[in-house]
Amino acid sequence: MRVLIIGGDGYCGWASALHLSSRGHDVTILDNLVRRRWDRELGVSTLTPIRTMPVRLRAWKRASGREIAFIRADATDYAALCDAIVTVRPDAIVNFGQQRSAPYSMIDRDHAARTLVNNSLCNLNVLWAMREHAPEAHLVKLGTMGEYGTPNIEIEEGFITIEHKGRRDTLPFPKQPGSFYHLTKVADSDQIYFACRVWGLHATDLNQGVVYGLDTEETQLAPELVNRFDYDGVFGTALNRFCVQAALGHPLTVYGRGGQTRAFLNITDTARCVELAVDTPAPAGVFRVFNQYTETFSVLNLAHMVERVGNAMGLRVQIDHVENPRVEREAHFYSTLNTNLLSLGLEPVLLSDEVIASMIESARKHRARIDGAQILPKVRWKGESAVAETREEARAV
Ligand code: NAD
Ligand code: USQ
Repeated sequence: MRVLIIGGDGYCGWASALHLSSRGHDVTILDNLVRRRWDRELGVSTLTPIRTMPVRLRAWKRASGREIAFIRADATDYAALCDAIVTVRPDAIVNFGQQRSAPYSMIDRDHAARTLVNNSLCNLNVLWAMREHAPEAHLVKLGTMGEYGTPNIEIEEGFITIEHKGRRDTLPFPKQPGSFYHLTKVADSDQIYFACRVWGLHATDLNQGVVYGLDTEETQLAPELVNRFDYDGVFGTALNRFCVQAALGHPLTVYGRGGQTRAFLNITDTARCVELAVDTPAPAGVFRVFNQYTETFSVLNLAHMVERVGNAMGLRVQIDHVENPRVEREAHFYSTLNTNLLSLGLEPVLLSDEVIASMIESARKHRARIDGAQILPKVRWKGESAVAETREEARAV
């Protein structure tokens, strides 16, 4: 299939682009590289020395014999997006291209607004461009498990059948997102569901959990193919951060009590789930929702796993319960389903001591690139965030 990957320079997008290409799909990446700019704005950097897009693509051709095309464009620019879709004539459009950090969206009003505009406009543009130029293409959109929040009932996959005052219906599962970023994903889902109902588009919303890991089979083929690995307090996610902290000798930053339970998956499974979704398009007019994760863990549990593995590697890992910068439940019921992807054949790569050890090893390898000043969280959900200097710089960008 011809697959257009929006956001293919990012963490999930790069791994997925290489994987789909290796499986014989004809891949084009569309990205405006804005994420690299946001890193510079915040003064943070990926643990790994990611290469420029031309270097990445040349290395991929050498390693695999396959070509990936690249269009540098902003998906919020409707004309540019339409041009790309007319040129590529995609069978599937995979949309990773958004501002994806919850803390970034909570820095201040400007960053919340930037997140809202970027994410909502990008999603809206994709829907209109598909209606106009690719109505038979299949949209695979990255959503998030965080759309659901932490309800006191089991989380279904997108929809729930309820009875109310003697009547019964199947309706979108209630959403209780925990940041302005997560709120944009809820709005995206509503827009996509609407476009499926009204225009008969084909769409799959992948409500993905927190992704961890660095290497995939494809990124390991050459050093230039290395993926990004964020560990800072804004873009870094829980398990990736804990592995870098263990390698650095910094206490693991469990926010509050650490009973926050989330759904997780390995980056290898991200690419595999996207492939499964692309290979089995949703029928016309159906808004299909998959919960994309493989396991659930509390944050404290993860920290204990990293502590045990790190200590066995000769490190002296400690856990610190830092004051929670977010507003979230620190102890709660959490139960959810991921049957759709499993029934399509997903064979999960589960979190093992070996996986954690290899992540800590990667962090040790790139230890010289770790900026210890970026470990502690500076963005607070309530009260002033400690990123005033960042805000000044942001105004200048
Ligand atoms: P990332 O920041 O590494 O990559 C996002 C990419 O999108 C970047 O390369 C960026 O330049 C690009 N982009 C952003 N806005 C764009 C625009 N307007 N036009 C063109 N390109 C644009 O993020 P990621 O971790 O790869 O996440 C990808 C998607 O997966 C996001 O939608 C995110 O919400 C979702 N997701 C990520 C995780 C995770 O743990 N990383 C978990 C669940 C869901
Ligand atoms: N946490 C800690 N210590 C840390 C970092 C995080 O205890 O050092 C806690 C957070 O408070 C939160 C949980 O770990 O309770 C997850 O936080 P995270 O930063 O790993 O992930 P999150 O903010 O939820 O966002 C990430 C991605 C986002 C994606 C989401 C999936 O950045 O793009 O949508 O994971 S989900 O969580 O399912 O919504």
